[in-house]
Order: sequence, then C-alpha cells, then structure tokens
Amino acid sequence: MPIVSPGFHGRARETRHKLPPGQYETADFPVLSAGPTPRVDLAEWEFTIRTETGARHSWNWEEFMALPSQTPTVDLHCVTKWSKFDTEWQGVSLDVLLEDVGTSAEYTLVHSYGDYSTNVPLEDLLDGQAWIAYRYDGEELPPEHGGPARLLIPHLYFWKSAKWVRGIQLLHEEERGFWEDIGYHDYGDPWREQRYQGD
Ligand SMILES: Nc1nc2c(c(=O)[nH]1)N[C@H]1C(S)=C(S)[C@@H](COP(=O)(O)O)O[C@H]1N2
Ligand SMILES: [Mo]
Repeated sequence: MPIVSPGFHGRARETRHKLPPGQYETADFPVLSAGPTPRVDLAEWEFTIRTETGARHSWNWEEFMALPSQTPTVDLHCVTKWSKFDTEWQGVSLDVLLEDVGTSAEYTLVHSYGDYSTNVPLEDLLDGQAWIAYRYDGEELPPEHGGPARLLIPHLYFWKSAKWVRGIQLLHEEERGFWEDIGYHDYGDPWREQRYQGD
C-alpha cells in the first residue's frame, strides 16, 4: 500500500492546476459591486445587441427564457485574488444570441443596468466561452450576484462578467469600460496575470 494514495495526489495536482498565478481558492461567493444593486423589473427587462451600423436585436424576458440554454460548470477568478471552483450556472450562450447578428466588428462594450460597462473582444464571446446567465447553483440568480441576468465569461477576470447585463454594443474600435478606464487591463487574462494596464 503506498504511503500517499494516488487519489490524494491526483486531487492536489488538479487543484494547483486550476489556480492561476497569484490567486487563492475560496468556498465563499463574495459580492463585489461598484455601486448599489439595481432592481430590474422583469416586465421592463430587455437584452439588446446593437451593431456598429446601429441595427438592434432585442429580447424581452419571455423571449429570452424561450431560447435554448446551457448549464456550464466553471471556475471564477476575481482580480482581488479569490478564485472559486466548479460554480454551476444556467444561461444562454452568446453563440445563440449572436447567430443572426451581421457584423464585421472586432470589439464589444458590455453594458449593465445601473451604468457599469466592460470591454471584451467579440471573439471572446463566441465558441462556447460566454453566456448570459440567469440561474446560479440551481436557483434564480440573486440580485446581489447580478440577477435577473449577468454576463458569465469565466476565462477572463470576473470583473468582465457584467452583472445586471442590459446589452452588448459592437464596435470597430475598442472603447474602455468602467474598470479598464481607471487602470485595469483591457483584456484581463488570469493565466497571464493581466490585472492592470501594462501587465
Ligand atoms: N454591473 C456590475 N457588474 C459587475 C461589477 C459591478 O460592480 N457592477 N463588479 C465586477 C467585479 S469586480 C466582480 S469580481 C464580479 C463580482 O461578482 P459577484 O458579486 O457575483 O461575486 O462582478 C463584476 N461585475
Ligand atoms: Mo473583481
């Protein structure tokens, strides 16, 4: 019988592998909001993609709920250094939402109810990398975590996952969002530790 079981080694190795540089794992789900939590009435809620030519594609809540959804299990990495593993969500893939949107834009600015924004390259929203999520851990997404719906883009630092998302603007030239404008990185890859402009 080995002194240290292979199972223990396996789990330890996997945990290290999941943690980007400078991060620590937490079981908590901290709430990080730059302002007050907006209360968004589902009867008023709308999600809109606006193209670089001004064309608009909008869904109200009922239409949005009728779209095919997925249930991704993903790791979250916040720039304040906590990471949370294996979080379970339900949401609509951006592949579905962008399917019928004609665009030659390369950049996007994601907008929230309550005025938050964040910039993300269009290609990072595609190919199964991003969702508009409306359920977390088997429940409706709580308001403090971005309900009714938030962007979920787990391969970038969590500030890119705009809570209370209201729409996506397609752009030919990159425009900075809330945190990027005051010094956070334009892209924000946790594996390359892109926390601030210049990293
Ligand atoms: N609209 C909006 N979205 C936001 C934020 C915010 O302040 N407003 N904070 C961002 C940051 S810095 C992080 S780490 C995550 C935090 O999400 P949580 O509060 O669900 O943990 O949301 C991101 N999305
Ligand atoms: Mo964050």
